[in-house]
Amino acid sequence: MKFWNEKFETMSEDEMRKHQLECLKKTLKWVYERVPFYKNKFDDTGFKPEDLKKLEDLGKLPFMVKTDLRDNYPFGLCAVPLSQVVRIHASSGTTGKPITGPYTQNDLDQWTECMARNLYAAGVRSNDICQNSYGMGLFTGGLGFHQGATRIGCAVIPISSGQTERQIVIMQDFGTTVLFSTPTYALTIAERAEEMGVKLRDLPLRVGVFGAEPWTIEMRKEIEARMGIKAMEAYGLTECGGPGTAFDCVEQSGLHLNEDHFIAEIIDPVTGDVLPYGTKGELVFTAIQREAFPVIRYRTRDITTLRREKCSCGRTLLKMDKIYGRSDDMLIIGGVNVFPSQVESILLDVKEVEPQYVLIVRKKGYLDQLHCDVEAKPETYEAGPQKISEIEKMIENKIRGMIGIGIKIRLVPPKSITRSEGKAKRVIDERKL
Ligand code: DLL
Repeated sequence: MKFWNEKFETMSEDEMRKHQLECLKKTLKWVYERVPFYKNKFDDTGFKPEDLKKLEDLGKLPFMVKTDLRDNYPFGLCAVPLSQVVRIHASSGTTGKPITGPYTQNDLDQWTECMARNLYAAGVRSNDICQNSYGMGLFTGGLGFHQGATRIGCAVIPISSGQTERQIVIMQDFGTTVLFSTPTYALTIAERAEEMGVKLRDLPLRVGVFGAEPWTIEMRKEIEARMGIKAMEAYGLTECGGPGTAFDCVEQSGLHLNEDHFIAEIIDPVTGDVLPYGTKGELVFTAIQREAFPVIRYRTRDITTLRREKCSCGRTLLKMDKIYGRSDDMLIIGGVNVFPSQVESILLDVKEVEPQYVLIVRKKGYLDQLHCDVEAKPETYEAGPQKISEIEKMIENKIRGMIGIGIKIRLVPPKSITRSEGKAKRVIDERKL
């Protein structure tokens, strides 16, 4: 068979719109009756779920943003009793508290369906041996890919990320044919394999499905050349259940959106105006087949363009360009989302330093590295190198413990960080994307 779900992947636009309207009506009623946050928001704009007559009426509803999720942490937006929740994932929020993603059993099935389409379109089949090198745990990458590949009937190796040499040994011994990982980790594996004298091109590995961070077409070509594989893509976010929201096909000319599950809009990130297809802007999603946590007009902060065009693969699903970047300051370091504000709130708790800092993102080999220059208080600086180094280590450990990323802290002399006269420039991204 050519598609995982031919009916929905090749549906006519008219039929799709009909399907979306039906699901949207149900979802709006569902959240209005179950979640006070939505009821209040809808009431504030004088909107009742039964006012939705056509898809365009969705534009009358206000947007949801990340802080709405933080303000309702952990389960304030959950539309079912916790007794019906069977899984909870999470990802970084803008400050200390993460974004929580609860799922019912139906939500897990919905997600698995989206992931199976993604992997099938990438060429993954039941006889494949899939090495899943996405982080297993709260991050949606690990279990999302695991479920999708299991649904197709592949043999899945849930190795998780890290221990690169072991990854390569397993790849050789088990005859891995498909790799799931972030694009940067794929390149790290390639680099390590070269150092070990292992020729990945001679192994059975033939496909990789990569995502969770922006990557360029050049990077894709580099991965394809070094691993001797076809590098395919997965896009998604915790707020929409995880990976599988959009995926590319053999044409590799943009990603197909699972629009029977998610209604996508593009808006001007400054004015909030809805923009026509073909225009670059911020992606907004409404989940129309989820139970526990269906977001309504959620601003992803991801910048892309939507296109209604025929794809030679035969899919009619709305297409979106590769993500160009973000409209906020979120950094993705080796697949982990980090906001400067998270680092800042930790620094504010350290009495030996000033809350004056600059984050610097660099690439070492193919790995992202986060450095942070922080101003020492005068008395800290005068206490000498031993004390300075202790404090640097202490902050590094705090950040590792609270955000889950490695960071290199350097205390710099008092008043040495340029004070801004407008928006503070807190991040210097030296990576070329
Ligand atoms: O990164 C889900 C995922 C896992 C997608 C594995 C693909 C593969 P979050 O941790 O919530 O979820 O981060 C979501 O990551 O809003 C984008 O900014 C970025 N992102 C995800 N996939 C891509 C991609 C997962 N293919 C945020 N290209 C999103 C560019 C991506 N950015």
